[in-house]
Amino acid sequence: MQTTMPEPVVVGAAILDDATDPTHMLVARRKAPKSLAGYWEFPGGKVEPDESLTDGLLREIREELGVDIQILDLIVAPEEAGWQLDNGMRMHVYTAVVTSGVPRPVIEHDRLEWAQLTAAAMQSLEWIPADLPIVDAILKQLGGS
Ligand code: 9L3
Ligand code: MG
Repeated sequence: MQTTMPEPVVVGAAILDDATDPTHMLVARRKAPKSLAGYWEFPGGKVEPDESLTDGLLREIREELGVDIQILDLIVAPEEAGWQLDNGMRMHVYTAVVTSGVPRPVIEHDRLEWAQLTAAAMQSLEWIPADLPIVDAILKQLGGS
């Protein structure tokens, strides 16, 4: 008998301004829950039990930013199970581009910014600590500086 629920898997989107030659990435500042309010993150959230990772991400981004995205590539994590979050959950992050609509903070954020894809611009934001190594991986994977 199963006595504990499996941890939900979290998915996040590194939304780029251009699929082939990106210079900016959409970053989102959380307003909830209180413990995460004011911190920047990759938008996204928990995958439902009956969803694929990518379907979950499409849904989360529609809910949180009001846009449709095309998912491009997985940001490769040190472990196949994904990036470790502080709460014990694991997160998979994909690059993506907007295919329809203009992103706006619908439910979980109070600010969105198109931040320059440079280490200096990224590090000037106060990220959720668990998201920071992912920012570095994105800069590396995209060949940013
Ligand atoms: N989380 C961390 N970094 C992120 C995202 C999207 C989520 N980039 C953490 C915060 C929550 C949990 O994962 O503890 C579930 O996320 P959400 O459903 O509250 O967005
Ligand atoms: Mg979320």
